[in-house]
Amino acid sequence: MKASFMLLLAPLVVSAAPALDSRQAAQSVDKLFKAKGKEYFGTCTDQGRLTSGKNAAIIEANFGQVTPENSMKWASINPSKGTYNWGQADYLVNWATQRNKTIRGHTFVWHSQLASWVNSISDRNTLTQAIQNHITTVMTRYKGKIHHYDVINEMFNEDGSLRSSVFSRVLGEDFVGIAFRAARAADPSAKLYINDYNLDSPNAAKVTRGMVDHVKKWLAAGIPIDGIGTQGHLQSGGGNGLAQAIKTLAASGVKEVAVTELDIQNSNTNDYVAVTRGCLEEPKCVGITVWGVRDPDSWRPQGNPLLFDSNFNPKANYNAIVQLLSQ
Ligand code: 9MR
Repeated sequence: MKASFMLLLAPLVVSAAPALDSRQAAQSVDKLFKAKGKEYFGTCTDQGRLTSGKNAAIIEANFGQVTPENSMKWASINPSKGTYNWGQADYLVNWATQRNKTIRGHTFVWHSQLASWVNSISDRNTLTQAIQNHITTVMTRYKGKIHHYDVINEMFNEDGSLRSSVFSRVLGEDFVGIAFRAARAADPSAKLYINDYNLDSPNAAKVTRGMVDHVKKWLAAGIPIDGIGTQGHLQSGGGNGLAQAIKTLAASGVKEVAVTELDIQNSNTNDYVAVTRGCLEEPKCVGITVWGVRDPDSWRPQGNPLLFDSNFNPKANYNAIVQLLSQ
């Protein structure tokens, strides 16, 4: 009697064990970060990744937020006037929504990966309408489903001046208000960000004269900017600088800041710990997104910059974050 009871129970016990072979890491950095009061720990991905290897299982179990790595860029989603390719972006939004993951929309006004029909516009009204229509169309489709948006991406030079692009050449600084106001009107519940890279040291001109001075001015003018995103494409040793810069960015007066595209080439674990601690210690920092799951899938795989190795195993970087967040 006892033996047959045990036999019945055995398969149940086996199936209840955590599926470590698919989720790979025993602990979710997202769950631990939320337990510390943050909104999410996420990663970028897209349909191709979500349907290959162990990416979906790892993201589902260990991350709480996704950013489309490429599928929502202007050239991908709206390649010619009036034509929208929704397939890949829809896939990501549905995948994330069904699994209760928050989503960061990426990105609207960006000089790179920009559709050529927009790049060749030369008059104010046409470009203003193109920006407004594009933002309104995408945000209306995903209304209530996408929580954060990188409304403008990479608009500053290293010296803090405005980058030359079709947007700045045709509209001067006005494209900032045009884009953010269109975004606020399209989905008032979405958090609207200005996002950039090399915001990795508190004294960098791009941080002080660039992001902070401009955002202060635009907030004073009533432009609805909610947050600043610092991408965080770092080299080994860069973790502390970014952690300090988070405070400077937060002091600009925005409601929130986020680390939006973190990867650290040749990282030792201290760098990932420093960035995570930097976000923990800044009350306005809502979350961290790493720019990919597995080293070989990074946009710059040299120096193995991510949290999982080529076999989808969690690396020392991942375990160091778990350890910090478990204290
Ligand atoms: O990781 C992205 C890569 O797959 C693309 O080829 C590239 C060009 O669109 O963009 C990469 O992501 C970039 C992000 O969208 C904006 N900040 C810099 C990122 C790395 O280049």
